[in-house]
Amino acid sequence: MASNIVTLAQIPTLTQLYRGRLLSPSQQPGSNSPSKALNDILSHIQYDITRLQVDGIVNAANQWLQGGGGVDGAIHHAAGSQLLAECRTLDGCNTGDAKITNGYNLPAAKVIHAVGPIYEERYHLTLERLLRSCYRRSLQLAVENNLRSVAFSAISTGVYGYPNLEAAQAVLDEVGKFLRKDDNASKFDRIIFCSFMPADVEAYQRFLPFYFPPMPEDIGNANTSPETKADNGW
Ligand code: AR6
Repeated sequence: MASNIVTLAQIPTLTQLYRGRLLSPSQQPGSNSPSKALNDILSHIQYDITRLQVDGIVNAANQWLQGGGGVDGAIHHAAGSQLLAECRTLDGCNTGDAKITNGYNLPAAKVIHAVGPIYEERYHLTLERLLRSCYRRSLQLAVENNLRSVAFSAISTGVYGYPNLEAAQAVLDEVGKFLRKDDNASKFDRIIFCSFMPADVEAYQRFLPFYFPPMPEDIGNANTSPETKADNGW
């Protein structure tokens, strides 16, 4: 396997990012109280999602599920032609919904293909519901298929034009709601927000601390965890 494949152990959690001073508390008071359980399973990295060795990666697909550009193209390219063959058996996918396939040549075992909305400002509320639905449906599929580690691409924020800051806020709120419900957090070892563009990195760095604030002890001492800084050069 190629050496630039990243395993779960190499991807820092929010707890580790806070301890290593790689993520700063939000200046805006948030409505959520800090949760160690959530900060221990959530991660944010900037990386090529096709190089992640996790149980499942979430593709930003289109309704035809026939491949395309952006992350969809990268995933199909890395997975090989068997992925397209399996996608062709799925009869497409509605916007806001998701379907699952094998990962073939990818380091990830499964691919969840979610179809995000094409952004138009005048339909913002409807489109936000559809974007939230992509993440909820993907998490439901992950639970149904026993995927304990899942990485999300930033659905709709590329070709489909969804504004990065708005997308990150809707996504983090929706994923937080899902994980706080029905003991869902215990069904995952890790949920990774995988950014690619600098605009998404900034959006997630800004809003992760608002939706998932640090535990007080994780920001209390500047020397808490020097090994986190050394290990993770994100
Ligand atoms: N790893 C992680 N993220 C990536 C990668 C990668 N290798 N490559 C791009 N991204 P987009 P959409 C990020 O355009 O907006 C396709 O043609 C990218 O920076 O891939 O949902 C489909 O077939 C951006 O933040 O998806 C559809 O027709 C994010 O992935 C259409 O584009 C999503 O950008 C879907 O558009």
